[in-house]
Amino acid sequence: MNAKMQIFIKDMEELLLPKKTYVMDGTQNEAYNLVELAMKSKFDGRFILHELNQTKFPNSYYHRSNPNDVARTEHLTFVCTKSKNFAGLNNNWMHPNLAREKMINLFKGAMQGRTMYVIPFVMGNPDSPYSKNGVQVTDSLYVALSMRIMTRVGNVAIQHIESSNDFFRGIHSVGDVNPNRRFIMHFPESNMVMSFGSGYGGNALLGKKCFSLRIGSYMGLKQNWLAEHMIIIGVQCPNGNILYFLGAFPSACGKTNLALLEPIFKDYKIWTLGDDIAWIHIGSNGKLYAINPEAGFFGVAPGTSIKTNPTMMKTLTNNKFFPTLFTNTAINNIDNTPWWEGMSNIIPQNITDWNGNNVNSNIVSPLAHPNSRFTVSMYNCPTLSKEYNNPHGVPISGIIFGGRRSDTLPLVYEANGWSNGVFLASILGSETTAAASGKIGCVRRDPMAMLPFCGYNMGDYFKHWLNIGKQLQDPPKIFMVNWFRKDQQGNFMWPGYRENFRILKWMIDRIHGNVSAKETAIGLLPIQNTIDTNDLQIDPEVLSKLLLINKDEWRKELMMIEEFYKPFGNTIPNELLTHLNLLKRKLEK
Ligand code: SAT
Ligand code: MN
Repeated sequence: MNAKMQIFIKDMEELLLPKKTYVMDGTQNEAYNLVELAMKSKFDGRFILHELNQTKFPNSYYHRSNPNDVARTEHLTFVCTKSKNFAGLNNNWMHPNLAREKMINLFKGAMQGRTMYVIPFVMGNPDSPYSKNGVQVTDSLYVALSMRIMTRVGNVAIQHIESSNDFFRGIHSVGDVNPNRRFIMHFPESNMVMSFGSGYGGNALLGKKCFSLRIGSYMGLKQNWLAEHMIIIGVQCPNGNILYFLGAFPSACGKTNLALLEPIFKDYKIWTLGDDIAWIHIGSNGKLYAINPEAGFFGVAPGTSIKTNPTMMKTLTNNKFFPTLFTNTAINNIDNTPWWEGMSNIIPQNITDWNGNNVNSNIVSPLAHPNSRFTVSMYNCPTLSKEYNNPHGVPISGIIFGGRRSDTLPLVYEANGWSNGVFLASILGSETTAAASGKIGCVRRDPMAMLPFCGYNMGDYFKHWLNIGKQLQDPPKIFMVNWFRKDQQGNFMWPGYRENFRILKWMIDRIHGNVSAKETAIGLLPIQNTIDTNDLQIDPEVLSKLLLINKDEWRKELMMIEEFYKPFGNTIPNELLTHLNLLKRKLEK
């Protein structure tokens, strides 16, 4: 083992005082042993894992969290750079010295009587020039098992660390799962994260949002690349050609469903490369290339069904990779399978809710937590792209940005080039979801779906996006979508899920120059008959409303945008202010 890694482990043992240290090797045997152990061991008064029906859901296990620990806690998440301005208003900030001291106090002796799991991991294919190493220590067996699914863990990482002599350090303890003693502290300047008091995905699987996005975006700024909250998909056209897309959506807005979409048209196919994070580099030919640093899906369960996402249902019942985890769903006691709202129309007759209560007679919805999740390997996915492990990534033809909005944003529109696309993505607003703790359903600006994940000042981030564009030979087209517009009665106007492919098809037609579009104040909108509605039961009037720009709504939107931009002051690039003024003038007309 690499000397630096040995020192890190020793330092952690001295700080955390675990009963035992276990370095993960990533073997299959290890997975079986750890799952066995998790079924026998209790934490926080509950067994860590329960076995599920192995015939219907092979290799699947169930985990129930502390009810206070079921989502990301943005107000307890900090970026600790020396300069407060560098972290920007989009981040909570604490001076690194103070943050370190605070965390060391929490961590002192925190693993007494517990095992410290040491997780060496690689983000991305180890053969890729873009992959990066990390070592996380944790006292949570659930976190250790989840990291095994989400990243490449064990000997492969130890070797990679040995050859590069460099790695990210992740220090994690669930402590006593007390929200008053919970912090997720990022130290981009020393490539380290300290996370205490939560076992929830985005707070605890440090390779994910913490490293791959917050620290990753910082690295991207310094090294001329982008770390983004994006899916990567390949859309295969009837002639066999595959076009690769990136798609950014806030958490719990359907990224996983889009990444595994089964097209509504038979002659097309979607290949999956990633459902959450993309690392994007400029190739020597001046095109954008993307890799997925992750190895698994950590997806929202509610809403997933044979009808809405058949590929995910196949992934979850595939037995290739061991194990698959379900967290905070309900349990159908009749056959010991996970259940969630949207899986079937009928609620099973004998069911345990996500809190562990048997609720046969007194059903209080929702039975599965709205942010209940599955954790499953990419290798279980029947549509996994052959290019998934391509060390150079895949060339990108289109970038999609989306939000969740009941009003204002049309179903789809296209930017007038890269810089206008960066502007439109920078002003995106979205209604908050159950993926983060706090109020649900209020509109907040979420530029590029990165507001909670950008590890530095958002103004500088926009500048970085513009700079990347200037270096591209053939920039991808940029599209905005909103699947979530509602009518006056509060019903969704667009059927969503698999029908969203109709919009992807329009984008492909635009990329190929097959259809023209309408110039409007906010960008290029589809001419209604260029969206393929074959076999879709939608009232043409509803479709035309979905493609409508309501100037009053947009004028209100402008006020919110200006309010969002204002505190960032002169860090907002002039180029974006020019686009903003232009939009204002167009809307005044
Ligand atoms: O941040 S998580 O990985 O827990 C999920 C999300 O909110 O996108
Ligand atoms: Mn996400």
